[in-house]
Amino acid sequence: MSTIQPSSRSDRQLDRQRMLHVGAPNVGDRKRFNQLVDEIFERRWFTNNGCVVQELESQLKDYLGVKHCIAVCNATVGLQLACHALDLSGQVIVPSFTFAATPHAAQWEGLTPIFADIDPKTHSISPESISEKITAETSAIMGVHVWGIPCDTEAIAQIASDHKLAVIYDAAHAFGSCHQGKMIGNFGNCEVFSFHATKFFNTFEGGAIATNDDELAERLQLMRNFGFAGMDEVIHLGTNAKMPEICAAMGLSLLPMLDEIQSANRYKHSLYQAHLETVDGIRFLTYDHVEKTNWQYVVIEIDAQRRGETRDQVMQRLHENNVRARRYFFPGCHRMEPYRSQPFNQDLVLPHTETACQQVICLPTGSDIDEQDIERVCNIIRQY
Ligand code: T4K
Repeated sequence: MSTIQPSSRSDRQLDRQRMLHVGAPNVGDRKRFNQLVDEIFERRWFTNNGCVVQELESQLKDYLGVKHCIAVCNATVGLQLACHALDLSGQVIVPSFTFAATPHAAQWEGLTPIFADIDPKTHSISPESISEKITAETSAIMGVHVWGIPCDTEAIAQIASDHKLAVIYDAAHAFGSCHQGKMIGNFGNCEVFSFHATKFFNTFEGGAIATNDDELAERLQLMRNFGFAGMDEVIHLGTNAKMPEICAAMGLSLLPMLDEIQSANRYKHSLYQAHLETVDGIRFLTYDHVEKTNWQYVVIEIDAQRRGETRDQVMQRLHENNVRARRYFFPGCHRMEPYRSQPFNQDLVLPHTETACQQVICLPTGSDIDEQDIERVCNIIRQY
């Protein structure tokens, strides 16, 4: 028998010092999941574009209002497929303030990531900085909707059209978010979602590429399955980027619960905001209340001069009190290998990125966190 016991509500009441995490997974309808898994076993069809993956893709297409949605094994490989399918070459402009997967996907495809700065208010890539980075070698812009906050897609579309560049969005954080009434998934040449366990919508591991471009969708479909067009017919370079059936089952059992999770996230976000937005030296990152967002991230910035203590001191206090807050995306991708050692990155200064990397803390939220947990986290932050 397993020795791991799930914690019940009453255990939690007693254990107010329990560990709180950023990224605790959202869990769907477990009965529905188990039923889907039983069916998968009965069919003996575990992967290779099975009917559960096809059903998930169809439901995702409807949810996003997009023409094509191609399920993949994770967002990193999804970004690689997108770079390859768009036949990119030379340089791709990316933000440095992102998870390592964004530049890694481009680098893995033999491209050179060129790092741009961010808008200090939203933490997404700055169109002005993109314009400054364009050279004759640039083939694409890879924006990231950091924290689920949409990039300035209009300005980016204009720059791309002026310079004939492709646009890929890393939408890893932005499933369920909208921009000007349109779901994320409908912007750029394509958008890549992550369905990793820590994301708003998860399939354990997984991702999807959304696009309204028929030809691009066809190439992506071929490429995720070794380039197979029929049983013995390989017509394109491909790889193995398929999502297994069991992952799609997780997705199907979670999708109907997203509105509920979104409302709960929003409520928890508002509690954090009420506790923290008036604290001197703390900037509380807010979402646009008109647009739909997933409210999955609670982000604060510590201004060390005004606050009298650094972000890392606040982090240390949180960790000492069992709150595993995170300083995403420290130290910035341009300060990580293999990028840091590249000569053109050695003197690179991205002022708003540097500030965000020194100031940001991501706080625990999601279905595992309740009102008292939030109060506990905020009290620790305010203690100084
Ligand atoms: N682009 C962006 C902008 C991204 O943020 C990411 C991924 C990607 C692309 C690539 O997407 P994928 O290829 O993964 O689909 C985590 C995630 O592993 C990573 O997916 C995510 N971004 C990143 C922001 O966060 P770590 O290194 O922080 O993971 P880890 O293991 O420390 O987990 C984070 C927290 O989540 C922990 O405090 C514990 C909690 N957790 C984690 C897992 C896996 C759980 O409670 N349960 C779990 O099952 O990268």
